[in-house]
Amino acid sequence: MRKLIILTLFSAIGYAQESPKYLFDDLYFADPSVHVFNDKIYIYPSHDIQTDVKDAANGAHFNMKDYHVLTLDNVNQKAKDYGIVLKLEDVSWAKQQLWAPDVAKKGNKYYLYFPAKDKNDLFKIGVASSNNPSGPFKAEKTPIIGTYSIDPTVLNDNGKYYIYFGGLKGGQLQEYRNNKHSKVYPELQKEENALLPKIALLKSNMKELAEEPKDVLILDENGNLLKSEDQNRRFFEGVWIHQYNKKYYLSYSTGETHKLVYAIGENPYGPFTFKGEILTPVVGWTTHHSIVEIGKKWYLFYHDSKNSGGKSYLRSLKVRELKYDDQGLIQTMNGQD
Ligand code: FUB
Repeated sequence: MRKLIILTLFSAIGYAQESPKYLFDDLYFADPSVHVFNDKIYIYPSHDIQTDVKDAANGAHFNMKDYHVLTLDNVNQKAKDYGIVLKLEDVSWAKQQLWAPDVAKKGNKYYLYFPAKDKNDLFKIGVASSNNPSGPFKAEKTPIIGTYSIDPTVLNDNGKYYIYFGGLKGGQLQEYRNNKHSKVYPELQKEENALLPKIALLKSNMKELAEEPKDVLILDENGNLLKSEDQNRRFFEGVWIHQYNKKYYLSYSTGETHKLVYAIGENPYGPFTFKGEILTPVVGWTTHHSIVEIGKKWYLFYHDSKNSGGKSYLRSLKVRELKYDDQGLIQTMNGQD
């Protein structure tokens, strides 16, 4: 009864949170990048599989070998699977681990950006293209020169396309300073500035960088860069960018503290000022999402590991409505729902 009264009250003032829904039951998918192309909802996820590799600090137990594309008629229904649209064996430069992808549309072409380890076990970002949003996608013979680490996402900002990427630990971002790789960079001290996601403008062919990747600055409320010890707020992986009321929202996972958080900026390069939590920790180690406007509502697409009994590498897709307050701040949601 008490719960009902509270729900009714929240509902009356516009803060009711609908329960999240699982989007697909037959296979494990994670890291959903969602887009509306030609009035249809497309989900570009990682495809999680059972593996013999034990939980490893370098993420080797996320041993994915292909990508599927899913579609949704609307967020209240289950997704449909178009099947495999790109396989590891069809990416000549890649050795293993097809991690979180994203897709961008330019003209009538669709570009799938994806991370994979190359033959030297270094994550790079590849691109594959298709004439159809549901694939199949054909991969380029080399990764995009100048890219590294994981979790690419692409923003179309009035016809200029920017790629963002980066992820710590298994994602190898800590092995880079000023875009140069080394296995022996010293571990960051607690009081040092945290490592940051990267941004680069794409060339008009969508397959090359038009500039060297730059840091995406994330600042605290006093205008200072977040520190490496600030694990509740600093960037870890899974960056996503969207626009709301002419502002740019940069959202990401905090990794060890398992939160989805966000920061707001005035342009694609930032700087972005930290604002708060979007989602508290889900069941499972990783948390990774996209935020999309569909119709007149906003939605958070994400994953958790409830359905696999908590196995971090076997995740299921979820969706729930996301709400802003009058100031454009995102209402925090409970990841355990
Ligand atoms: O799915 C593999 C990795 O787990 C992703 O690239 C990360 O963002 C995390 O979700």
